[in-house]
Amino acid sequence: MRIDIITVLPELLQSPLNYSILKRAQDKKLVEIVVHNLRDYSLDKHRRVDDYPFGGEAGMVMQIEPVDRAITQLKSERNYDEVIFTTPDGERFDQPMANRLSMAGNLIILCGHYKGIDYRIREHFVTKEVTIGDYVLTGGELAAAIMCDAIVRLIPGAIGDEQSALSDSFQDNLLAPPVYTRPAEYKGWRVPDVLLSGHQRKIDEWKHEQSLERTRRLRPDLLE
Ligand code: 6GU
Repeated sequence: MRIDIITVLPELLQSPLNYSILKRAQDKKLVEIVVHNLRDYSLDKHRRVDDYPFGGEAGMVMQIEPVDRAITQLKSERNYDEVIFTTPDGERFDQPMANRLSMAGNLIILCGHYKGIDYRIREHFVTKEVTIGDYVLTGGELAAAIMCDAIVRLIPGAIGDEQSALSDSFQDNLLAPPVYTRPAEYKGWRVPDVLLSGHQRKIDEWKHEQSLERTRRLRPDLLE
């Protein structure tokens, strides 16, 4: 799998993509993540990639030409399953979407910026518009980093213990149960006895009950 990210702020994406599981997955060649500076595709002598909007509102709009050049170049090199555009008015990114995208081939993520992007880009190049939640970010870079993190850790082999991705919160629409480690007692606060019992069936039952109870209490919407 290869993920190409097109952005006006490539620096912002360097560190989030190069630590921990994302770093290891790239070192193991499970995924290749390539960040492109949109300005490299500008033909303007000042490397401009934005301009004033027709119709005279405030704010700048990302131009179609550099985006066309970047996407056309990438598509000439390999096939892509989706051209994703990060935007607050997109479809909500969630665990099922992360699962689907982790099984995709190659992805382009175009980070939105400025007031918006020439709508023709959305009509003619973008195949999927995605938001990470109902709040407004300065740009799509942090959203792209979050999506990459959620997608890449689901690629088989990215996480050492494969069970641990399967038991994540949300993976089966339930929140994860509490976990504990040594010491079994700290300042009089004890780890639940069942976890120390060695009785695996009882432990699994307890975990499932805890998941259900926490989901009912904290996220009843997941059970609907
Ligand atoms: Cl994908 N972009 C921006 N600019 N703001 C957001 C977002 C994306 N998702 C939530 N807020």
